[in-house]
Amino acid sequence: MFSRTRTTALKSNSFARNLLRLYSQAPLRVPITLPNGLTYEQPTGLFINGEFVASKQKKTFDVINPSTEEKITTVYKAMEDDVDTAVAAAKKAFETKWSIAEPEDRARALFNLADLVEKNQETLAAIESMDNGKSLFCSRGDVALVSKYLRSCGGWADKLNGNVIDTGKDHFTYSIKEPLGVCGQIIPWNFPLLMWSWKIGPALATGNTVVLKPAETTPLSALFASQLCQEAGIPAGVVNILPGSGRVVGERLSAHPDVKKIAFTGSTATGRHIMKVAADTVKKVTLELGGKSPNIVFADADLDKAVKNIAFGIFFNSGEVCCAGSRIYIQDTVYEEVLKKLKEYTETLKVGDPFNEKVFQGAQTSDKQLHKILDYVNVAKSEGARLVTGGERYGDKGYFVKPTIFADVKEDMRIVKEEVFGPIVTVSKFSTVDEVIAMANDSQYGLAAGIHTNDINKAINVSNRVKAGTVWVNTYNNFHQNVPFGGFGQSGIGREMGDAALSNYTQVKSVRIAIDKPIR
Ligand code: TAP
Repeated sequence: MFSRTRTTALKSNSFARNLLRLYSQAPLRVPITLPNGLTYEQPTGLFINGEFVASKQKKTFDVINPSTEEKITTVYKAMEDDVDTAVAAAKKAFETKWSIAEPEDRARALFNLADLVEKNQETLAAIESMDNGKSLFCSRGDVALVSKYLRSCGGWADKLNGNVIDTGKDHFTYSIKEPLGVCGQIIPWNFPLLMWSWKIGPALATGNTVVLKPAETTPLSALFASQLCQEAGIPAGVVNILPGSGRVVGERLSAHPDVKKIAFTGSTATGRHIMKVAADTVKKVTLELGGKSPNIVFADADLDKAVKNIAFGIFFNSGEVCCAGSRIYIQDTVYEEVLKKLKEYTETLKVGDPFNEKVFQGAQTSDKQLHKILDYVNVAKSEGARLVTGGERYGDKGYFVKPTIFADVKEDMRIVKEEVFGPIVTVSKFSTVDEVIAMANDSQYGLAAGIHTNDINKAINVSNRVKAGTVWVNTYNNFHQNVPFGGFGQSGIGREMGDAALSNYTQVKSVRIAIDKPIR
């Protein structure tokens, strides 16, 4: 727009600097044609107090399509001063609108939001596939769960009853559940829209307001969906969305004195750090962190079904799943047979363009993640694990990795101990129930576990003994909006979904009224 000499001259005074800034300001909405031909308008500003606005310092960042490595658009980047503005808006909305709204009005707004997500499901799924790289098959599943979950939260909004507590005849005692206030919510890039719903759903149902930070890699679906909040009748300031970096926005939210709770999903290392930062202001903290989940196949299982489940357990969502069944344990008598079937089945899974309806596994979400995964392939090889299939990049454009199986691993190898967060699975052999339980539980994590058996006694016994927040029997990665999800050990604190999620967003107030004997 300006020549170089003209630009230099303009920089020489502050009026000109502001003018230059105005000219270089990115738009707040851009028309986007999705790879499947759908067109839509993408908001690119920060969503504060019901409006899309530029960040105060006018900083921006580019959003990349991981399947093509091309830029999709530019989004405004929030900084600390934007966090303060958003928190102030959320605090005002909490005090003047949402915490005092009739419960049935909160319910209706969440039902409306669920309906609007459904109405926009194809656009939302396509945005997610473009931004995250996951196959349309995966994105459509996410969006379906988003609307079901928001509707479920709407159902809770007017049923948050307290208790009447029997403390004898001289007192009338009851407890009620109150919202916390402004909740800071920090979400990762593997399920951007689903995590948006898991965070805002229970917070809004219970009367809180939120400032949510999507991952810098994948901000688009949360920005698009936030405009649906307004259409649904959720007042301005109740939901605020701040794209920006974890080290700036996430950090400020975690430390902010007016933020009463932090809900975080992401890596265990960042979760630990957030807990420390939040300690200074004694915030409630819930963490949904990493995992290295065991998936056990007993010889008595329906082996063909088990093979499909263990493959789905790891390769679903390109392996970028906190509860991925990334450690497979196969009973010795069927070890070679199941491994052979798993290899054959895995090699039928189509990898590539997420918009190709036949594709099961799309791209990894970022260049950083691609290289992390390929580094782990080298680690596994150098540790002596046997590569059964995959183990390399797929194509040379886009962040694709072939579904990868390493067999005959030893339990102390890094590839067995550390979360890779990609389509890589290890396979070990076991002979007895005690042995496999010891192997399954030998992990700092405890997010999920899978058991494949036709023996109900074995299924229940092993479920009882395995250390995990969720156990799937003859299925895997099988979520339901009413079923609590969360981790043991280093996999986190607190639960998402079901009634368990609501307690993360409420505090109990007890009221005790002394009853005097009436005189007459
Ligand atoms: P994280 O650092 O955990 O990122 C998750 C979220 O936390 C992002 O929104 C991130 O912001 C934010 N964040 C980063 N530093 C923060 C801080 N100091 N304070 C507050 N928020 C902060 O994960 P990552 O770096 O993207 O990925 C690293 C590894 O973590 C992956 O390879 C994978 O193994 C694991 N991971 C696990 C999960 C789950 S669900 N268990 C999810 C994602 C990643 P930015 O936008 O700046 O990144």
